[in-house]
Amino acid sequence: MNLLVKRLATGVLLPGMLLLGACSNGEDAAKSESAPSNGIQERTIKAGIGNSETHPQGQGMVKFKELVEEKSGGKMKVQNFFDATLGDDLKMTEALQGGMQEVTVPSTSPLVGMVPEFGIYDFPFVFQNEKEAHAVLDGAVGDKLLEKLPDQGLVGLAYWENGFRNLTNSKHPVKTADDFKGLKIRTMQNEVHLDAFSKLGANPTPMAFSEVFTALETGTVDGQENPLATIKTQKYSEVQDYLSLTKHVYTPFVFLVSKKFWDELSPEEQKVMSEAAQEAGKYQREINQTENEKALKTLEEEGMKINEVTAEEQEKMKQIIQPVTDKYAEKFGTELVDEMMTAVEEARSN
Ligand code: TK8
Repeated sequence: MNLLVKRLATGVLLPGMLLLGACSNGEDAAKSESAPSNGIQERTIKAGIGNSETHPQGQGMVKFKELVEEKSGGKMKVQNFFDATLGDDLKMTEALQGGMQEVTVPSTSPLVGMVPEFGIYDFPFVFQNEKEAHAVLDGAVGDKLLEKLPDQGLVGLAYWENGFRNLTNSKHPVKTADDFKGLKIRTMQNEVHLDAFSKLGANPTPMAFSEVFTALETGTVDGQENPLATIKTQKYSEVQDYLSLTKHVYTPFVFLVSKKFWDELSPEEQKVMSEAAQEAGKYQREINQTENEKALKTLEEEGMKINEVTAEEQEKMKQIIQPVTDKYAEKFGTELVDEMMTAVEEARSN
């Protein structure tokens, strides 16, 4: 609020404001097209995500809203919708394509129908830590995949972090590769995940995120996998006894803007969006680390039986899944996969 007043007091944004106040809608549109510089208009940005406001993804969106409003002198407003109230990742992304919604930050995994190459991030056990994942996402490989989005009616401004996924279930602790056998597991709508869990002998069912709690509660599935902050904020401990720290795959979030909307924006407005998405992303990645650590404690207090998975067992799981990874490397492009692995090795040796 204070910031807004300060910005207005500088008078920098005044011409645009007068222009808006003085014109009818039609004239407005005509002026905005010819407005050469400082073209920041009154805008409302409808943004939706699958997680709750208290989740790091939600906190990132709160930060994005603050930053957009601050950087635009209060002219661009963000309306945040949490908990998949605008629909699931896939549905919201489709709404962006159709120009019905401006922003969403989905996991990359359910977007493989639009950009198949996003599937390389779904290869299990590629990254050992967040630093390695960030090196790939923020480097040439990450950029290459973002560049595929405009053809799909989408603009990707940054990668945020969903994070390393861990398995919960209602049957037994999963400590070895064998323990996956026979478990009915909800997966994201993604073929790599589906095939990988099948290969481990589990019985995977792809499902939209908002349906997971009920599916666990009713026993439609025995388990699911997600980062710790999600397991906590979705209250899965109410319907799951076991949490196994499998860390089997890292999932990025991708910050998306509707291309229809993006193309209407002036360069100044695009800059506001782009900077806010990136700055909020940095913040989001930071709090994701601390929130995941806190979540582990909370889940323990809530009575979940938690077990580690040894590096040796992870390696066994990786070997079992390898044929799946090889098959999809062919499909998405071995060159691209090699580039990713080289970036991982570089990050690992640094
Ligand atoms: C939130 C999803 C979710 C993801 C999933 O919209 O579906 O399990 O991990 O957190 O992107």
